[in-house]
This record gives sequence, C-alpha cells and structure tokens, in this order.
Amino acid sequence: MSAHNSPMEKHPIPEAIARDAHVNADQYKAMYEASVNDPEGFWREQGAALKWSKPFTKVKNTTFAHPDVSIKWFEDGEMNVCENCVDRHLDTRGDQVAIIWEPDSPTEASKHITYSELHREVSKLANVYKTLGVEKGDRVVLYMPMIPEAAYAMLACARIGAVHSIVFGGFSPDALAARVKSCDAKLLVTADQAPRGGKATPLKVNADAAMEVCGDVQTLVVERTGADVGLKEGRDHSYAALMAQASEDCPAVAVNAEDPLFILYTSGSTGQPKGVVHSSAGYLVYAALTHKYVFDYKDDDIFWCTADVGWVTGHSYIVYGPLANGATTLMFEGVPTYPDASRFWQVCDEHKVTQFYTAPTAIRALMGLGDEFVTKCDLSSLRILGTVGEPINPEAWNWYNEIVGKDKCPIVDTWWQTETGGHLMTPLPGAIETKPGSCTLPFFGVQPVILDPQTGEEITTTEAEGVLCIKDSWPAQMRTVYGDHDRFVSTYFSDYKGYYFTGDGCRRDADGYYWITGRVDDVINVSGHRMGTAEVESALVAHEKVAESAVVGYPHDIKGQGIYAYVTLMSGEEPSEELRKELSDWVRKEIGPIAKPDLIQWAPGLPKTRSGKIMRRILRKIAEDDFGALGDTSTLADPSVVDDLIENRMNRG
Ligand code: 6R9
Repeated sequence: MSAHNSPMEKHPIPEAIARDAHVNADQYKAMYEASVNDPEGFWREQGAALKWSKPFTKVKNTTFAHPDVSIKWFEDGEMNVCENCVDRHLDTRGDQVAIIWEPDSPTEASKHITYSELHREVSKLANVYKTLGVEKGDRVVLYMPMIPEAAYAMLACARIGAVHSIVFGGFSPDALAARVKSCDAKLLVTADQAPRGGKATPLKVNADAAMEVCGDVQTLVVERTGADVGLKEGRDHSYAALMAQASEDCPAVAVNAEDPLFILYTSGSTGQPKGVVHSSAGYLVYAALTHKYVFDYKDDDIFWCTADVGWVTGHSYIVYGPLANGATTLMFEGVPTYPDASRFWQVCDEHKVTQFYTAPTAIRALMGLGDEFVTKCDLSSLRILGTVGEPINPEAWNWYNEIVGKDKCPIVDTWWQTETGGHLMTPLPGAIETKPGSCTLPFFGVQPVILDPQTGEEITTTEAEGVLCIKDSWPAQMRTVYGDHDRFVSTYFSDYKGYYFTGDGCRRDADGYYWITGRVDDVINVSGHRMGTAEVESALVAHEKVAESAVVGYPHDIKGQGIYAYVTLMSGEEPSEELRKELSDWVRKEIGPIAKPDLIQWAPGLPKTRSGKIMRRILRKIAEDDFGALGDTSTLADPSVVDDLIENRMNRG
C-alpha cells in the first residue's frame, strides 16, 4: 500500500487520465470563467447541442429575489427529451448497446438493449400509455424494480409529454399512496415483484394495499418474476399483453423547454416530503454535460451508476445523462453483497465497466468484508470511480482508491441534491486534483458561496466555514415544489435572501476546495438516503402508545448516520423490548425499511424550552455520546430531564 495522503494534500491526477481527458486544469479554468462571466453565451452553446423542434432564442431568465423566485431556461424552445435520448442516436448508434441490464441473480442472463430496440420498446409503451388515456401533462407514478422496463417507462412518459414520479421500490404502501394521491396520478406502472438480494419485494401486493388508501388508479403490471399476483378487472393491465398489441410507431411530441419532465419526492426538514419538479430542456442539457465531463465519458465506455432509479442519481446518471450522450449505461437489479461481497467487482469484470459510480455507504460496507472479494476480479477496465450521497471518510476513500482503483482511477466525489438535478461541485478527472473527503470545486456555471449562518453575510476569505448557498441559477435547478410554489420559495430562498440555500454546512480550505460538513437542518442522511426527522417523528406519534417523539441522527459506521428516536409513551404504557420492536416495525410499515429507527430510547420527558420547543441540539449531543458538550441548558423548562436521558442513553461507546 502506498503512504496515505493527509486530507490536506492533493492527490495527483494519474498520468494517462491527465493526457487523454476531455479537459485539463487550464481548460477547466477557462471554461469555468467563461461560464460564470458570460452564462448566456456559455449555456447558449451547450443548449444548442440538443435537438430542438423549435430552437430557443432566449437562454436564461432567472431570479432568486424573494418572493418572486422564477427560473426559466431556453424558455421559448421546444424539444422532446425522449427524442434526444433515443431517436437522435438511431442513425449513428442504432446497433450500439444503450442499456446493459444485470439481473439480481448472477445465474440469470444479462440483457443488452440496443438503441434501436430501446426505440421500439419505448415507442410501443408510449402507445400503451395513450390507449390507457394518458395525455401530455398527466402524471404517471412508477413503482418499479431495477429492470429495463423502468427506463422504458420513464422515456415513454417523456415521449408523450407525461410527467413521471418514481417512488422507490423500498417504500411502503402508505408512502406510495401518499405520492400517488399528492400528484393525482393517471396511471401507476409497477411489476409483480422486485427481486433484490435473493428476496422479492411484493410490489403488486404493496400497490394493491396502497390503492386501499388512495383509491383505485389504472395500473400497468410488468411481469418480472411471473408470480401470480392477480389483476383486478377494469383496473389492472398486463404489460406483456398490451405491449404485444402495441404499434411501434409513436412520434415524440414537442414540449416546451420548461414543461416538467418529472416530479421526485424528497425529504425536507419539516412536514411531509415535497415533490421536486424538474424541467425538460434545462435538466437534460445539464445532466448530459455533467455526465460527459465529470465521468470523462467517451464513446465505447461502459458506464455504471449503482443507484436505484427511485433516487435522483438514477434519473440523471443511469437514464437521462448517459442516454442523452449516446452512452452505454449499465443497470443493476441487485445489491453489492449478493450472492457475495464480490458482486460489484464481478459485474465490472464481466461487462468491462469503465466508470463506476456508487455511494460511500456501499464502500464502507464492502471494505469491512475483505480485499479478496475485489482483488480476485479483473478491474483493469476501470478508468474513473465516483461517489455520491454523503461525505466520504478518508479511510473509505483510500480503500476505494487503492484496492478498487489501484491508484490509477481518479475518484470524483460529486456533491449535489435532488433539487439540483445534476452535480454542482465535483472534481473533473483530468483537471482537478482530489483530496479525500472533498468535493473540490464547482462545475461550470455554478457559483457556490459560504454564508455566516448568523448574519447571512457572504464570507469572502478563501478559508471559510458556514452554510452553503448558490448565487445564481444553473439549467437543471428544480423549478418549483409540485402544487406549492410558496413552499419552494420559503424552503430555499427565504432564509438567505437572494441565494439558493442548500441546507448543507460547508468549509472552504486554503486551496479554495469545498468540504461538505453535513446538513444544517433536520434532515439526516442514512446510507446516502435523505430522511426528514419530522417524517419519522410523525410516523411514531401516529402509533397509539406514543405521546411524543424526537428523532435525530447519530454517527453510524456503515450507514454514515443512524436514526436515533427518543420516545415518550402515553401515560399508563410501559416500556418493553417488545414495544421497542413494535415501534420499529411500525415505522418500517409506515414509511419503509430505510426509515426504521436504529435505536429507540424511552424518554419520560424531552428537553424543551419554556416556549415548548424541543432542544434538538441537546438530543443530538446525547445521541452522539458527546454529552460533555451539551452547551447551555439554562433555558430548559426542566433541566433534570437531561440527566435522565444521559443516564439511559442507548449509544454508549
Ligand atoms: C444526489 C443526492 C442531497 C444531500 C446533500 C448532502 C448530501 C450528496 C454528497 C453529499 C457530501 C457528497 N450529499 N452528495 N454530502 N458529499 N458528495 O444525494 O441527492 O438524496 O437529495 O441528497 O446529500 O447533504 O444536501 P439527495
């Protein structure tokens, strides 16, 4: 093993990458300068790379001014996202593989879908949608396994101007029902079952249960495992049956650049998840550009992003970015540890993957299981490694770099959000030297600023620490919260007027490199998945035995953060191990497995101010086992509750 760099030292760019990458350091600087000094000119040129039915004449029309926030890019242009991701490539790449699909079980055959086949399947499915009455602007909810049909289902929406809203297959029936209802979906596309790690999630059974709550919605059911799930007459339709009759001829409809492409629900610090709305053209321009430069994508590469299409990473970097670039994108149905911990590396070996993009939580889980799982595979095809979703700790970074990348693959640590549509800060492989744990520098057109959280003033010194905001718009920025523009304005633009507020804390070092320090709001990051503490709390208090609860994050070796719940029971209820399990299972049922509390502490009382506000700062410190640093507790209504909580804390070293 080579000597580890200290976090402050830059990790040099491997020679072969420096030589051949799309941009080097000087080119990055020049392009970045151009992109922020003349955004109109820069994005006009990037926008022109798409195929337009009606070319745009206006490039940027955006304001962050509170309360009149408005974001429009290429606003008078017309185009179609599906046409740009599929049809546009037919002449030159019809026989090239668009999607490599790797199933959950390695004994099942993988599939290779060419651009011509993709065109045919998507056109047929779009016609199926039409026969089911889906029209431009209608919402279609997808609750899908990681199968090619999930990509077809997304692209078929885009083809006819319908708006998809994907609900992660791990979400519960209740969570699915809430999302179907909230966007008033015309159609639900699901599958019989979703195989994952040798088990099968009963998607159709869950969908049936969801419709008990939200009412019946027309449902198209993909036959993934062939399990007998039963189709309800007049409501449920067989995918295979309708596809067998569908015509392959379905012209793509031109939509306005600003028409919504998709809604994706994500957790915030308050209330229920909000529907993040993304545009068509601006989103696609940015997803494609970041995919090309951040992963240094070139023809003949095999690009693999391990995310699920239920998260934004799957939208931008399994489907839209890669396909817009005419790439070959790999889609994996399974999990990193099934049938054993070498699965990722076997897939890289088998399909000769060139770019591999995953989450730190997966790396941490795998590094603990031994290097042989990696070293027995031939990973010589790998050129670029990437991470996303949470800060990566230097140990995991070093393992990824040395054991997986053999010290010759740059690691792009990409910082971004559901709201941003694509990467905002990240190294570019041939241009920006890395530091383990830093997302380094902004992408083209992105102007990060660090504000003093108290005064809201911009800190202009190179070295700075505070809250991270963005000064001006980029094309893939979310446009609104579905059905609630005021919530959009108040969530992102009212705490720090004139800026987009990310919700993240951040440090800038002496080299101008950015280091994300984590959320500054009540959002926790569990295995790279965002969870609002308020959501878990409201699930807990919905249980008849729970009077009150407060949920915070605490450091977790594998997940990054774990969920720590303080629960006050209704009077007369007795704490017990059974009840603890019952509450965990309850949250799992209400929201989904990712929201299940790791630790539940019985709290006879919660620390509150005299005005009744729960002092989360204190609860966080106790959960972190850092109760020596509780800070000022004098404003508490009853300081003695803190002693009880410390005495009975769950997270002892
Ligand atoms: C793409 C995605 C967004 C939040 C974000 C931040 C955290 C994402 C990160 C990172 C440090 C990185 N985050 N990438 N933190 N380094 N490279 O993950 O979107 O699910 O909306 O989460 O995730 O806290 O604000 P999303």
